[in-house]
Amino acid sequence: MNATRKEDAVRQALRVYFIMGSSNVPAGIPPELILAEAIRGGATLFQYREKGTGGLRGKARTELAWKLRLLCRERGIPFIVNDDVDLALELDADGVHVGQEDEAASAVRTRIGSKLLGVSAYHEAEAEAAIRAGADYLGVGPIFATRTKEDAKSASGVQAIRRMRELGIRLPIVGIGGITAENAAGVVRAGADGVSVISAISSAEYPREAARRLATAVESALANR
Ligand code: 3NM
Repeated sequence: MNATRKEDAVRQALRVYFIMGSSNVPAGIPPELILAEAIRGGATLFQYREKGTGGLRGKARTELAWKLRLLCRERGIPFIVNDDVDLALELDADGVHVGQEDEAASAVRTRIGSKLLGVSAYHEAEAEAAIRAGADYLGVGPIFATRTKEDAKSASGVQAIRRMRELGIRLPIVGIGGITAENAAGVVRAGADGVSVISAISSAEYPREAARRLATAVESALANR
């Protein structure tokens, strides 16, 4: 795929970017059910993120990762692994997402070749370093307050994205942190290509409906930008 087509495909895939690990789902509900519903509702990409104190390890982790990976392949959306290049390669994932505390983005780029590379960036210096390291997209946040990430920084507001765009950063951006169907439009208006959520879908009573509402909010904000 040439560079422009890849970038367009990334922008499309970032619209409703759903993240989940086993600790993000209500007790007794299989994560694969939630993912299937999210995709039906309009999730455009999935990231497997098995973090936190109660996260799965070893065989249980790999088994769940395989289930979710295969579901994404079957339904035709990209599957990204958070912060574990070995697992991503084992599953032939579509990409890897790393934060600032994870393996260096440039080292990940070397290991994954042309797979998608996403990098978290809180401010423009981190964004510029990620671009130099070969990132395909930036995850910018937390935009709003979140209780899902244990060590989240303070919320930046949508200005963090607006400022990156004003400084000329053109790489695809997805906003993250405390995003809901109610506040998603503002994130897109500030310059994001889409929104990334955990709890707005994984903790929703009806994940399909939750994903649909996010998709509608993002699409109408993009159409009016
Ligand atoms: N990363 P929710 S905030 C995984 O700021 C993650 O980089 C963040 O969960 C960052 O949609 C966050 O439930 C948690 O707020 C997002």
